[in-house]
Amino acid sequence: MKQNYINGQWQDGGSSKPDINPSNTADIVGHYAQADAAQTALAIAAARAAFPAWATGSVQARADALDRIGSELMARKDELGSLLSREEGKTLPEGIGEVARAAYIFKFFAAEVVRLRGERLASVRPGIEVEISREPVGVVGIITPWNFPIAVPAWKIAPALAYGNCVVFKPADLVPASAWALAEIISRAGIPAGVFNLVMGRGSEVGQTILDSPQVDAISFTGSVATGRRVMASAGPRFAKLQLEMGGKNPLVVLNDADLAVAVECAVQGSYYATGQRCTASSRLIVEKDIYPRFIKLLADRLAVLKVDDALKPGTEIGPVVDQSQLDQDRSYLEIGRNEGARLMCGGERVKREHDGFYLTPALFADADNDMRIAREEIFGPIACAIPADNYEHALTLANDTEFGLSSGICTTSLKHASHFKRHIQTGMTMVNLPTAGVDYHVPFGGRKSSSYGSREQGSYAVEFFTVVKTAYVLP
Ligand code: UN1
Repeated sequence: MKQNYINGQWQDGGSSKPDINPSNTADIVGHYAQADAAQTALAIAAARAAFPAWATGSVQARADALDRIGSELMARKDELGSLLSREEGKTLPEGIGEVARAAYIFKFFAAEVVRLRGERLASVRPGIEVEISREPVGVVGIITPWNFPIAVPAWKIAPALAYGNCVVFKPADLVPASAWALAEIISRAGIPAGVFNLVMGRGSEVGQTILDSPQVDAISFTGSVATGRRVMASAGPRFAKLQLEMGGKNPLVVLNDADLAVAVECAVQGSYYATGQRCTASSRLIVEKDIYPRFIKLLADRLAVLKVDDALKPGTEIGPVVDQSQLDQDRSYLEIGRNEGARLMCGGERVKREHDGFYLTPALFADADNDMRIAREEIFGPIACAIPADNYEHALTLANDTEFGLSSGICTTSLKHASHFKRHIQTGMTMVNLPTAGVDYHVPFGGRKSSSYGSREQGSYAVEFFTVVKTAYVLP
């Protein structure tokens, strides 16, 4: 059994849980300890105790540790990518790519920490100097989702440690293997005991203890809107600093003047790669009416030949859905879409492969209306809907008519429309002739409306969340 990592020691949990391969449910990836509330409290206390020394310690030591973590992740990307794909179900190239991305994130923050700077100004009062500096926040609770088992943890843990915070990390219950592998690498990176802690287990126990603890100063969370609200309801009233990354219902707008091949490829990748299980997935394809019939036909033809199979099998393009409950949710939305009157053009079939797994073929609903539930609620599966639009202005209105605001995209060869869309779309990220999902690691990530709360993740903007500003006045 793989253990939790608390105060520099590997410890059994109160119980353990099997990690199941969604491509082959007979394959158990491993057994992982489940922490209870008392153990979580120990991890929090350890982080608290380690904080003063880590916060004021050498930035070079932090940079070196992060750099070592990044190097090891990169050296082991094939092995860890395969582990990731085995437990989560994204394809092997996607799994390996995700580990490489985690490696680059650690390397990025290794360099970023030595660039941390403040400001010095003259006071408006004579003879006084004013300094603005950044200090670590304290103990940070990091709660991550199952769909990016190593990249999302990396992009929260790396900046947290870089800027001098201590970490209590609770990974998603479905994907402990990648989290454990990352924690094991961190445990050998030369970081003092207590600075980084791994507590695997249930949200209702481990997560809740982190949310409720007055010893946890900040919480960085990625997951559903419903869980995000629970995080806010628990930790908001005690004024914990919060960074919440939640759902999306991301529009991909396709205009009449789009390069059709580019647009279809953006939809295939953005809506269906990673089995559509990304908060950045393009789940609404908003298509101008002249090009609409050709676009949906070409897309459906392309989807029909995508290879849905075991995540680890060479040539697989779409892996399985992550587990039974997600599969049930996907299938219930297929039913909802049909009942709402959308036309299922292809996919949505539960298929069998060599081993028992949660295989679902990529589904495209045509002739959807933006008011349908399939166009308003996040499904988080290989299901997208196509919505016809009268013209560009109508497409933009539909694109913005949603409670979400994470990512968006437009396929067009018109500079005028691309520029207008970039300016007027109400999302945190927007793409021109590119898929809405699959982002760089060195620039800010985040959204608006119900998609995100708090300051941005990633890149140099991560400093906002993982530090607090101090203004000092000095009369020399
Ligand atoms: C991506 O599209 O490359 O949970 C990243 C998610 C996001 C990450 C998406 N936080 O899907």
